[in-house]
Amino acid sequence: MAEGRGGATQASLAIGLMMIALLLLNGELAKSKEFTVGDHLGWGFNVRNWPNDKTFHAGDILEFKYEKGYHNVVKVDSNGYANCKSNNAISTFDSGYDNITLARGTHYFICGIAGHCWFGNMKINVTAL
Ligand SMILES: *[C@@H]1O[C@H](CO)[C@@H](O)[C@H](O)[C@H]1NC(C)=O
Ligand SMILES: *[C@@H]1O[C@H](CO)[C@@H](O)[C@H](O)[C@H]1NC(C)=O
Ligand SMILES: [Cu+2]
Repeated sequence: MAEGRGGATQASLAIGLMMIALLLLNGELAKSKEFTVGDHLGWGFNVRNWPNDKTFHAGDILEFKYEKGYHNVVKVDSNGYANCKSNNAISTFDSGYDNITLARGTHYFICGIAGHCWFGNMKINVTAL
């Protein structure tokens, strides 16, 4: 009787370890990715089409790198994006090296410095799957 129970415990332990191993493996495969917005040019003018050839997933991180004080990053809604208006900002970042983790859905970012979004195409939209 005692032996049988021990066997059952060992079996469930082995199954538990296997499940943990699978979870770790899966976590590795689903590891979040970091994207430097604008690649080597960073967050700057004419960045608008940078997202076009990329696929983003929830949990990925956008890194906005730029000269602090010269640009900023304003998360806006689709209307703010279309009209380059930051008065309804969802959040504003200005460290010069801002890391934003993406939730599932479409996100809109513009530069809030006068003219940069409208005349400089300093705006992106990113859809995370
Ligand atoms: C997102 O950006 C792309 C590239 O500039 C553009 O073609 C597309 O219309 C934009 N989407 C929205 C919802 O504004
Ligand atoms: C963003 O991440 C980098 C490292 O990847 C770090 O140096 C920087 O301080 C972070 N930015 C903020 C505002 O925490
Ligand atoms: Cu700017």
